[in-house]
Amino acid sequence: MKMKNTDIKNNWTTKELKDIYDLPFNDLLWKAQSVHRKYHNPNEIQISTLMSIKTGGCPEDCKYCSQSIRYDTDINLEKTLPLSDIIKQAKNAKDNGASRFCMGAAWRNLTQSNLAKVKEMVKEVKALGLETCVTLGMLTGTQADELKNVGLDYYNHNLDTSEEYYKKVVTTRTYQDRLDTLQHVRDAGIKVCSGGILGLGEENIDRIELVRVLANLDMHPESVPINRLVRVEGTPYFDNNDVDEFDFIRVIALARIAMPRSFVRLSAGRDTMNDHMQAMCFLAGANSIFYGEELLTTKNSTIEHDQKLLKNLKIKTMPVDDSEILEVEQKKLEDISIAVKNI
Ligand code: SAM
Ligand code: DTB
Ligand code: SF4
Repeated sequence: MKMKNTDIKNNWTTKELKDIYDLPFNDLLWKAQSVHRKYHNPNEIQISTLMSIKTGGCPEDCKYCSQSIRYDTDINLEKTLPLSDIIKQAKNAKDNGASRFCMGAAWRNLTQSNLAKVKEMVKEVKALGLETCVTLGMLTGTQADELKNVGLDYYNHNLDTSEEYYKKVVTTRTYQDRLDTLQHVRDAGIKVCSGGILGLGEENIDRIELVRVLANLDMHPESVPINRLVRVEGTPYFDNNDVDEFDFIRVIALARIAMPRSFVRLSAGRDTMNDHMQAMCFLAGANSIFYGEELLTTKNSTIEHDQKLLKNLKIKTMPVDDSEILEVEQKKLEDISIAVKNI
């Protein structure tokens, strides 16, 4: 008889998760590390590199974001970058050891002409043998299908916090809008990257609720970025208090336990965390980072610093899955055979 895997579930209650979150710190970390070792190599992390392909001027009012047009922040507005710039950066990311290249645009939603540009970007980056991820705001089902057809691997779209607290953070869209886009992405067969930010002034219960909603999706997101607010001057959250470090680590551990197979990414804000805190996040089950000097508009840890940290911890970086490269080769062959048929 086949045994049911009781670790992987999507009917978590708030109480179950709160009880785990409130465990003594050592018990929580032990539990998280035990789950982690069952599903992942504890000494290996996945690394992604991020690039902003269109910066600033976003009509949304996310109170944490440097790119909202509503706040007076000191960023350089940029139109959609040319394909050649993107290929150059993607090659560079690959040379530095990244296995995934994530392209972010400050859009509320995707227009058809932008979709055409992004499709070219995805094809070219994938052809370099990198996994592709994009984050472009809201998507329709048809747009998600089109992105899948050019081979997009991941779509990032964060829920950020609990549904209740979300209304205080963003007023120009709803939590349901976010969930709808995630559903379109899942239905199209693209892998889901969805997580949140800590430091928006939310309570611990909002963080637990965020994990509950993510873990109760029909399928767990393959990738779960946990960001610590980068306080950007000019945004309403510039003066927010820093998140307690132990609370942050607890959330990482909770995400690991609730979504055992997912990659939990220690995302924005790493450059304000010391090495000991980052090491504890890895112990709690984080197994992915953004690597490279910049995030979208803010600084990341330097490559030099990260290399030293990973060396000290004897953590290896994960190569691009060979199957991804095989997929690219197969797609090329399919394209050639279609072209031949059309002659
Ligand atoms: N416009 C798209 C969207 O909102 O989905 C994509 C880009 S947006 C910058 C992607 C995510 O980055 C946000 O959902 C948020 O979780 C995170 N983020 C944005 N600004 C941040 C900040 N100042 N500190 C930490 N995380 C941030
Ligand atoms: C995610 O969760 N974090 C990344 C990525 N997805 C797109 C973005 C972090 C942005 C940090 C602030 C900035 O650089 O503007
Ligand atoms: Fe726009 Fe995304 Fe920034 Fe919100 S988080 S203001 S949607 S770029």
